Amino acid sequence: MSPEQSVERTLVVLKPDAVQRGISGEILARFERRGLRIAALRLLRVDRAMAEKHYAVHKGKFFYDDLVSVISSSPVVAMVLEGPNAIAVVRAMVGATRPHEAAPGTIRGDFALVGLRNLVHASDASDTARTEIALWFPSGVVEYTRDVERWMTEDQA
Ligand code: FUP
Repeated sequence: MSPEQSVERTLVVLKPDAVQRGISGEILARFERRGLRIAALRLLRVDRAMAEKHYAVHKGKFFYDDLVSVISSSPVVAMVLEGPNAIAVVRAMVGATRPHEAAPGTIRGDFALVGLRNLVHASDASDTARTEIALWFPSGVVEYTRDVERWMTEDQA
């Protein structure tokens, strides 16, 4: 596998607005269709302590309390996605943080309109991905291969 294809894992959380609006499957389908592999998946209600840990980097910011209450307001779907450059690929698919600035074709640009109702959280770098995956999936992820992988990488002609 060439260096530009380094396989990464990233944490994605489909937030309460995605689950409540009934579009969590549609969003997950986009990631699958892109070629990313689901390495872990769970539906859960996030308690305050967990929300505070997840958003620890934002502690002290004016929107921190709202972030914590929103993500713990209703169940979320959390997953680990894996694939070449998964972190950047998922971020690009999710779109700009502020939905009104998100490009059409991105998840936020196609489904979201305002601030905290931006549907998806996705890890922004490899160190945060590692920390977030450990927080959301303490018992680890599922290792497996898919035959289709060889049709989506440049390893074999
Ligand atoms: P993103 O990674 O795109 O979800 O954005 P951040 O991790 O920077 O922000 C996390 C959440 O904080 C966003 F979902 C929305 C919220 N936020 C605000 O409400 N105002 C800001 O200025 C920045 C972020």
